[in-house]
Amino acid sequence: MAGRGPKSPVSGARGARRLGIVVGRFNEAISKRLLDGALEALRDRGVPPEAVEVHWVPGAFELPQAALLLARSGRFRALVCLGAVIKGETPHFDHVAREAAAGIRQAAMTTGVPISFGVVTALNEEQARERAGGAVGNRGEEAALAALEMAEWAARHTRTGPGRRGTGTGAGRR
Ligand code: INI
Repeated sequence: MAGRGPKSPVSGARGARRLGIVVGRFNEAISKRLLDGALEALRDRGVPPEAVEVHWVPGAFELPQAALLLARSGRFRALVCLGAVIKGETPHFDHVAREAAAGIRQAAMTTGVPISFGVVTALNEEQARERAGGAVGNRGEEAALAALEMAEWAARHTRTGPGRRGTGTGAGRR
């Protein structure tokens, strides 16, 4: 990973609930590289593969809804959203990128479940590849570590942990 702040202190071994990864299939080659980076980072931190659930959705625009539904299920201690939005000839790019970011944040704030943002936004495919395991690191890896760190932070600093129903910051369905 490129130098972007101190290494994450998390170990990943604790917690019975799962980590969920939601991946946008659009620009699939890039998304797969982000997913590989995320899975490898979690494995390196001691999260066993059976504790990780991967969900594919059509594109980055669908990430927020899938994340919200999974967060509300109460089965996840954190979620990671991955996707690749590459600028084309139309303003579609801007809409998709903006809605993905805002929607993911809203899903996290509404449910109390940490949801990290591992969506590459790039002007072209080369730039996207650089951020998906190339010269500029792997946004999937970074997002996985951010989700893990926030899950552990939330478990330490709230009574109930993220996404539990009833009390604390993580009231399940809203
Ligand atoms: N989805 C992406 O994940 N990346 C893109 O670059 C992209 N562009 O540019 O069109 C994209 N569009 C599809 C979008 O995410 C939805 O799947 C589609 O609009 C159906 O709702």
